[in-house]
Amino acid sequence: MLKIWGRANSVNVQKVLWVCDELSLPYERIDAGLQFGRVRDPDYLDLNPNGQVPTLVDGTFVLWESNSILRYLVMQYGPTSQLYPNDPKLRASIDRWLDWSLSTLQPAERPVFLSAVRTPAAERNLVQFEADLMTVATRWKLLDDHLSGRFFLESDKFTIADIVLGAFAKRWFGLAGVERPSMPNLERWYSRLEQRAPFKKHIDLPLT
Ligand SMILES: N[C@@H](CCC(=O)N[C@@H](CS)C(=O)NCC(=O)O)C(=O)O
Repeated sequence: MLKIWGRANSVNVQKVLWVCDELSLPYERIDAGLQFGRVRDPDYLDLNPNGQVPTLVDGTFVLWESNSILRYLVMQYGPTSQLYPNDPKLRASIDRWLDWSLSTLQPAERPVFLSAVRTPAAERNLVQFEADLMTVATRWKLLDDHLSGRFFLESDKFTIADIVLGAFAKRWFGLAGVERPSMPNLERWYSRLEQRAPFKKHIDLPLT
């Protein structure tokens, strides 16, 4: 059985769990990271020298980097799945969103998430928070524009691009007490994702 190391409230672990459920893959998840520790233990560092989660163990095969894990799982266990189609242009377009999520979206949304969710209100730098919020809003606006006239991110079929950005979108729409500019295309797309059972199970949890 697949083993997935990582706490269930990590966005990068959540993406992996979502894909497993879309592919009906059984797995064992082992808590690690933050309050669960383990990630600095030598045996864990042997698996993942970054000391981060998630890490996938599939028999003797070990893989870290969440987006690489998603691609591997579909290629290995769901090769005909629409989640990551073979067509090179479509695949490259999906990969573009996976890269964008790590290179452009996450660096912008992380400070907002950390401040709003993991920093006591009295210790928040509100000026910085508002500036960070505006930056991340411009990132989501790019997606809102892209989604105009589209049902899902690529090919109008649900793919791993929707999984990756959908997991991050929860950290946008789930923020309490913040004013978000209206983004109707993004909101419609997000409400489609909310209807999926794996989203309800793994993503639609309180932000912690
Ligand atoms: N690029 C990596 C990032 C991994 C990452 O940042 N993981 C975070 C959780 S989302 C982590 O391990 N944080 C430390 C911890 O949980 O102890 C990936 O996508 O897998």
